Amino acid sequence: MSVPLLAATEAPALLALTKADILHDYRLGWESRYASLAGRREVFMGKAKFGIFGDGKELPQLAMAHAFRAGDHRAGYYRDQTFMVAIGELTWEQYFAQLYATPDAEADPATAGRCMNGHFATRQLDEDGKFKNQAQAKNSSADISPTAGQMPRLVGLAYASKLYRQNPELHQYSDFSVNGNEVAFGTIGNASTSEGMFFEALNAAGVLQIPMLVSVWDDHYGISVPAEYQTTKQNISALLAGFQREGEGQDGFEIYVVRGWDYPTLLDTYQKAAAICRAAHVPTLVHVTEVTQPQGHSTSGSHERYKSKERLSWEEQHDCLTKMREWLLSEGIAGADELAQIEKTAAATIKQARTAAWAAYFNPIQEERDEAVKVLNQLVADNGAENQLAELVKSFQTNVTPIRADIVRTLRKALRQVRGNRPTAGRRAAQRLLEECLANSADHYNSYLFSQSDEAVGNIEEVPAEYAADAPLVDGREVLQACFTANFERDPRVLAFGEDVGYIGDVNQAFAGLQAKFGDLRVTDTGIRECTIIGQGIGTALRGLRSIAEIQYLDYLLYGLQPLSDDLACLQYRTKGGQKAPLIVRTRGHRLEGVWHSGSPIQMILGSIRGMHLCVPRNMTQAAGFYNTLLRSDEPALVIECLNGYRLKEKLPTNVGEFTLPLGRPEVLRQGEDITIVTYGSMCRIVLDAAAQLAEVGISVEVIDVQTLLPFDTDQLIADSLRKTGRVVFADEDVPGGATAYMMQQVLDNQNAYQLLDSAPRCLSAQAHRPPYGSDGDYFSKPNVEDVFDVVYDMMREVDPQQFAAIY
Ligand SMILES: Cc1ncc(C[n+]2csc(CCOP(=O)(O)OP(=O)(O)O)c2C)c(N)n1
Ligand SMILES: [Mg+2]
Repeated sequence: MSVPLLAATEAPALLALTKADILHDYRLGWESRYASLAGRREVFMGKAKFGIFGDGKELPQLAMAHAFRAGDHRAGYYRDQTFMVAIGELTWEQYFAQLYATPDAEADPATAGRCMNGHFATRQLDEDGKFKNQAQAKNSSADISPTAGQMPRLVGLAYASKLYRQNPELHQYSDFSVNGNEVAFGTIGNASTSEGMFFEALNAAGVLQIPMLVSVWDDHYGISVPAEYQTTKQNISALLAGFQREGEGQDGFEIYVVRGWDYPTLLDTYQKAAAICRAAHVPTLVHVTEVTQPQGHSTSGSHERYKSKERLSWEEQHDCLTKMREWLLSEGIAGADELAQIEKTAAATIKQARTAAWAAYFNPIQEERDEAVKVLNQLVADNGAENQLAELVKSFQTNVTPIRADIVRTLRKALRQVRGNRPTAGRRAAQRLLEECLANSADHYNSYLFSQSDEAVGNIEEVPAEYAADAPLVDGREVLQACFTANFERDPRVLAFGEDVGYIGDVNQAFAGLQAKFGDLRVTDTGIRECTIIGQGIGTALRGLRSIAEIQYLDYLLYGLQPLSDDLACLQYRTKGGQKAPLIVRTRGHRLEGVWHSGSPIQMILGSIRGMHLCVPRNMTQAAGFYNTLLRSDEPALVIECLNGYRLKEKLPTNVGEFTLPLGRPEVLRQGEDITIVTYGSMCRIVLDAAAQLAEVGISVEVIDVQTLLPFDTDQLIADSLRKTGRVVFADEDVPGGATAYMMQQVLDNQNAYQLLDSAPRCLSAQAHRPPYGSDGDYFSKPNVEDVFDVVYDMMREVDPQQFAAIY
């Protein structure tokens, strides 16, 4: 075993626990252990598909729970069942409901059966999708599976307390914070500290000086791979010793090391760590060593394969519950009989919870199955017993533990069998039941990708832009500057942060002067750390703030894409409407030059952020309209501004901070008769130039700016255009088969537009490689005016070779 380099600071016993409190912990510890043991058995019996449990990590979590107060937040991982039960935000029945994938938010409030077991979350929204009071609640943000993925969000959760404390304008939001007196508790496994985002998050927290308390559950392994392969010197706290602050009032961390089986020291350590963190906003690390994992990593295999006999026997001796029992006996707190009785009661509690959860999971399915059997037998009676249908129904009836898919599959196959037969009561009943099952499953499995509240983007009132007769022509960046200023004045919860956003007001000056006006807590520079900039946004948005997180250039979004994709985009979905984080991510792209400055990986984004909106405004006025909409809505979005548009002149609306632009509505930029070009962003200018040149040779082009790619043309306006022109080109700067293919799918498939076409649809995209640096690199890599001209001309020449003679 590694010897800790830093001893836990001598901590006074800040927590006076009674015997009953201590034995309550002991009972909870054993309940948790029995839940882990039972959970593994359920998987092996086939009642659940996969299991990962918190055995061996019970004691540190009980100690952490004693330090966790109303108003605090958690961002953790799959081992934290003991903690969640100890703070009263999980019952064992709910725990098993999740293991069985019960698709019901009553049964599994964390994920409504959508996540594997061990994904914890509290329901933070009411029935209408509005935030509930967080200051009086014990809050857990919704877990995700990617190791260390909780860390970026944790930074944001802790950062919110700093803002709520230090910005007096935010003191009115007492539902979210009481003077920033909250701690954001993070938990992470030892091996996951190898991830880059762990180090990035720690550094960010040290720079920001925020109340973030990170616990590392160190069981020496990450699945089968031991610490030798994971951590320099095999000791994360020793490694991070440089983060230790020099003394009170100095920047840095407080670092504690404590053994995972040492109950009294764990209690003291957490009391002390949380107190400093809460009072002085000092980020804190608690390295919990000598932790065990009695059942091995998960149900996917046994740890005997990779742990030595010596290690296994050491783990047995250092099992935290065994050690707690020894301590209780040696301290004379309880006798052996009393403890044995507690363990027995704990086992019974778990058995009961498991049985009740299984019944709650299976009874509704059983009812649906019985109903299906009834209807299917009626169908057999209607259609004769000697056929494939009867065989199908017979085999369905022998399945005594069906899942919902079995029911629906059988109904669909049965209806297939009787197609063309006379309509009977049985057939109608089967049809009705199928429809009912499909409607239920849509709610169970497909709902809440987006907000369903009255603040969803589709419900934001549309306010047109207004212009004075003598509206000034200003630089595009000034339109944004005016828009942001108005929104910062309107709503004190609005804030913006990112690289170079604060002092200089972003690299293109849309925030110029705003820091001086609104203070550096609202317009803020960050380090170069895209991943935790996004996390900072997610955590603050979860806590009621209206954050604009800036990624300096679109190409660098990749660094922040993981939290966007795995955390933010699926937040509403994976909690079935239990949590939301209406973060706006602002970036700039399109028409850039250079291998890492090309600004066009749109398909990468489309494929990974479903659950967010994607706005691709062609100019800064459109961008302002989107910001105005989004800052009034409760949904997350990514806005890509055109890098080449900040210095172009635009008319300044009189209501620049008020007008809103609906998402999902394309705009026809130029009317035409012969062909429709569908595009977005900086390509709009290029396509309009080409359209003007095509007009000179007698080709009339309709140009449509889709404006948002997610959602895409919700009213199917593009099909209207194709009804007129019968021809379409999809054009953008992405790779071939990128977002042009996406737009084509949306139009041909969703809008059923193939039958409106008289010519084959075409896609015009950039080259497959990234554009080289320089104007020639751009010209020969991204679609230019001549390319657009030639594609359109070629299509028209195919229609009428006489009128449109060959050019080349
Ligand atoms: C990004 C990512 N890579 C790999 C995995 C697969 N995986 C799940 S848990 C795990 C080991 C984590 O070990 P540790 O952090 O020490 O936590 P422990 O399970 O030991 O408590 C791995 C590799 C994952 N979930 N996410
Ligand atoms: Mg581990």
